[in-house]
Amino acid sequence: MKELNKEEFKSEVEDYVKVLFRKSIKEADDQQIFQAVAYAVKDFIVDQWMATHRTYEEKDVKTVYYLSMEFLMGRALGNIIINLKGNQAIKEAIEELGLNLDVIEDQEPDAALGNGGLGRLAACFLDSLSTLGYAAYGCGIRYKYGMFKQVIENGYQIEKPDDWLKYGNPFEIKRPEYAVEVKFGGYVSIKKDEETGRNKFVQENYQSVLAVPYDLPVVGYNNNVVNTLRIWDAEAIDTFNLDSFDKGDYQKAVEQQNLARTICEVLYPNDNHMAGKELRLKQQYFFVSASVQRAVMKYMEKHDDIRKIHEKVCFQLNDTHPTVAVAELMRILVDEYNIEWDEAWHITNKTCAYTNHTIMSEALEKWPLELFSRLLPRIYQIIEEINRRFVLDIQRAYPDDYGKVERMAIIYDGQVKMAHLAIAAGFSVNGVARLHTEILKNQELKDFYQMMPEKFNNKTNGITQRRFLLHGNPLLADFVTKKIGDDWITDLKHIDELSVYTDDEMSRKEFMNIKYQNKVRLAKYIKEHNGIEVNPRSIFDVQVKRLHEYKRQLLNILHVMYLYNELKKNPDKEFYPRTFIFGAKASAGYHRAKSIIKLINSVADVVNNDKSIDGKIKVVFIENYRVSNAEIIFAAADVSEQISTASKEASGTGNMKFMLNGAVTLGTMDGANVEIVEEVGKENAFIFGLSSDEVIAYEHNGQYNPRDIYNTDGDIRAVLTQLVDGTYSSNLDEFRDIYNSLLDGQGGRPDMYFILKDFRSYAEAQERVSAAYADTAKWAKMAMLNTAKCGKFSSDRTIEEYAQEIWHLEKVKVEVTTED
Ligand code: NBG
Repeated sequence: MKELNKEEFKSEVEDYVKVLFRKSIKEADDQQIFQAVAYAVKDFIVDQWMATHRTYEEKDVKTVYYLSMEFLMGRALGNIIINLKGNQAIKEAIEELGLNLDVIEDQEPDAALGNGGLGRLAACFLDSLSTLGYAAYGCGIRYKYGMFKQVIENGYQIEKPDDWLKYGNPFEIKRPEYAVEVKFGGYVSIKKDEETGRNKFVQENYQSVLAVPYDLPVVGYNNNVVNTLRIWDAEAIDTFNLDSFDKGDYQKAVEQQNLARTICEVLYPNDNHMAGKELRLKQQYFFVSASVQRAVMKYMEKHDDIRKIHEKVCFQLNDTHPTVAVAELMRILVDEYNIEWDEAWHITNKTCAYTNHTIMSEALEKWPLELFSRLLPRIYQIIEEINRRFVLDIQRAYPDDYGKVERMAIIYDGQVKMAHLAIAAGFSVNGVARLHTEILKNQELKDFYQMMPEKFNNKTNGITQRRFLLHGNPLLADFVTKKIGDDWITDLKHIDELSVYTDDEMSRKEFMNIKYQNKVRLAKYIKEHNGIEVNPRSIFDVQVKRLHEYKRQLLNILHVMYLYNELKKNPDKEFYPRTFIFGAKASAGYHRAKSIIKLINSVADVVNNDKSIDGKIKVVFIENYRVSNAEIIFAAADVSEQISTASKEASGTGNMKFMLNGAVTLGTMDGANVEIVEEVGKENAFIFGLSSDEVIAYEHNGQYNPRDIYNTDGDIRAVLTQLVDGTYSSNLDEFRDIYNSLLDGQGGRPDMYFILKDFRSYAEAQERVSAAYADTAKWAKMAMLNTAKCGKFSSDRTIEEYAQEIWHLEKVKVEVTTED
């Protein structure tokens, strides 16, 4: 590993401030200093970046292309410094320049090119791929505006554009030499190929854009490996200057300019929900076509037989969003390389693999035929042919069961079903936690599992301990290293060695003192950002994640309302002070989610200002929850709220970040919670609620009626009534929709999220939390065991499984030579 030279680094920073801004360090503002430091860091890693790619080429290693609409990277600078093990040297250098690294890091906008878990998982995976030394590209879109900034005004969420590129991104490198053309619309005609004499399909009268890649470095931990996150931007193809300029072309040129302008404009802010917008499908094909075209070109630069591309290339489809990759690869093989259909299909099968991230029906992508065939006429033809053959396969396998075709066809009911295409075309289909994969196999994708069981496998999600402990929680990271050495940084299994210290009182005290320091840090953040005073001695009970009904922030806040009523009824009741902390963005068009945010803020207003409860309950809604403040929040949590309706949360990854930081899970047996409890022991978690089997059974038999609970449970009825009687809003209709959703549900189905059903069980689990926390030694041990037992949940473990079992990659060692 190359050493970082402090003096050199200092003079680089001074040079960059001068070259970029014509200023001295003293004159430059914080943002300019950040830029200069970032450039100096980039200078340092660029040799490793080049050496990495030189090594990949020399060794001719297989590469995984992780195709994803979302990469929720967060800030780069701090993470890169940590992975370079340059923390000490750079910190010192910066101090000697009279600057402060924390202030500098705070100038960087989050790269928020994603919504939630799915996008952050992609970012953790890239970190692990580099640290493990696997050849990989992340392929995505360079959205001009990332995830919106959330501002809370009068308790309501307001969305503000996230202009993250305003000052430029010092880490990116534009690579116009790798630009490719991507075509939309027009029609397909059949022409005779002069060379082969065969019929060829050509797309005509189309509009096209130029896809231009920007590369971002993904630095591995202390190993010289720098992989690439390649995000594509769209530029207009310069048709104004073509010779054939006439009136018609002028129109077309303007249209193409517009297409280029709009395609990468903004990230759709929907999490686990498909909006079905035409522009979204354009985005999908845009980045997929560009990525696949480039991967094929790159492969063919060094190889002569396209038929063997699967030996060197694997496309991993991050959910169904990039599934058109399958058809795009078929198009390239059949139309451009003249490969026969069957052979092209086999090559495609061996090159593509699909990860499913949800069973939520509203998230499943289905595109109307009309839209799809108009926008992507040749791709549509190819999918039609894939479907025709797939339906024949189904009929051959199940000659007497027409229901199979109805349930499994790729094109049916006027729609293209992207999940079906991904499963039919890929060699691997994986879920993201054991329970989720079982539900896929036995419920949602049962027919596919029966027909192709060999494709199905599980890859339980993970998170990178380097960002979420080493960077986010330096006090705890130092403590762990002091106790057990630093192997955990690249091999999290070692953290189990901490277990023996859970019986040592001194260690427990130290551990809890660190938690306290982190709570003070968060309390300060809350005071600065929310103006709310919170007591760092209270229990920090935290639910941070996207706002979605299935995640049940509503259950949490209804329980706060209930607790508040209890306290008002019995002011002298023994009660351990609690701070309920929420952070969540709601998709801009998701009205009920937005009213739940308003409800949380309204409850906060009432409860926080009621002197009679003596500050025993505080409610805080942290504005603009994102990767950078998440790091501070996880470090400070005592209780991790993972309370989704069982069966609905495919995995969750926040749950793992809390665990790593020594928070205890309060959750349902859903997603990866099941495996968390398995690792830490059920005595070290608080589990409640319906099981996934019970939820699924209710869904089938329709036997759940929330009104029975409303009619028989006075406390619940009181809380519900307060939603509409003015207790929390002078506008009695403000929360009417929430009230109705709890009692009557939607579309004739009672509350699909079983909130009232799980309420008592949740309240009872919360009582156990309070009792356990009051026993300081017991709690310290539980909390510490959570950190100690989270070894399984490193994304290094997850990526190792993908690499061995799906991608079949080999590990690479990179040396930086004088050549670089
Ligand atoms: C999300 C799931 C989470 C899971 C992440 C990462 C989508 C479609 N799915 O439970 O809801 O942790 O994916 O796998 O965003």
